[in-house]
Amino acid sequence: MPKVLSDEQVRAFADNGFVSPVVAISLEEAADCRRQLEGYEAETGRSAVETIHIKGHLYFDWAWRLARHPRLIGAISDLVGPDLFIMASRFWIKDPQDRKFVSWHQDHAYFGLKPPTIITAWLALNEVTRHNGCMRAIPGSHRSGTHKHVETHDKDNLLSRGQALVDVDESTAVDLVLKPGEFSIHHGHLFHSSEPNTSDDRRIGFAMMFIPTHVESTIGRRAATLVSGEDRYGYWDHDPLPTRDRDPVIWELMHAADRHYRDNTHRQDAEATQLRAQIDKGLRELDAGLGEELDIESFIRRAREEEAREA
Ligand SMILES: O=C(O)CCC(=O)C(=O)O
Repeated sequence: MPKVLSDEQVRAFADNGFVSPVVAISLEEAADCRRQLEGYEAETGRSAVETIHIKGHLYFDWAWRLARHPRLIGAISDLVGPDLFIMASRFWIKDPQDRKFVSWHQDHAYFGLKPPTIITAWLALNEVTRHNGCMRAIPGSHRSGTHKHVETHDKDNLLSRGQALVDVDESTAVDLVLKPGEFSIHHGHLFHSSEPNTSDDRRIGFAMMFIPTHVESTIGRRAATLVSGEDRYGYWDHDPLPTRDRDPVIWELMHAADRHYRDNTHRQDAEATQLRAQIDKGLRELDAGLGEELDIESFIRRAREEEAREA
């Protein structure tokens, strides 16, 4: 796999938790992807955001090509090595003058992965600026692990549960502006968000989420698609590969994966860690309690022995 990122960009990713911008495809290719996406919406009368879930990279031919594009795979490999799954993807679309926003959050909070290595490549299908609600990020925020999120369920929040970090200091936030065909790469712990679209065009991004093959799922067995190198671990099932553009098998897969992801029994990682600590504490207390019970038994035995002596 050819090297895509410079040493400086690799260092910047380690320091800041993101790299941006990186070129993937030409302006014309990006415009063609947009045309095909909007062609799907026009032909079916369905919005891409509402109907293409999690495995959209397998549903459209052009998206499947993007998910394996040597510039994307090369850049992600430069950061985490060449054995890679694409686990999920998502269209992030804001319509003209759209109030929709994305609260400050960390991707990793709900992904259930161990170790928490998930890297997102967010590719712009049209020009993305502050004016139309580009992504914003807080450099270095990825270094403090997973934080607890509150679930606001705000209808204008594009996140499925309106999950939000609290008390975020935005003073150092930077805008990730992109030209069509460019992408940003961000770490799963990076604090990031985006504001409403105040322009007269849509803002269209396609985010692809990659994990190295050694990463395990902590919320049951799931499937992903190998896009580079080898899977030497077997921690993931392998998604079926598309046999054609808009494959109905992939349609079913996308909707089943979406139901699994929205299942409210999946806890946030920060919450799950707290819960595990409480369970461990409970088990320790129980052990101590059992210890006392043994003491009571020996107390009774001693009392009986004493009774027998006195009789
Ligand atoms: O597109 C946006 O505004 C937010 C994207 C995002 O949160 C992500 O890709 O993780």
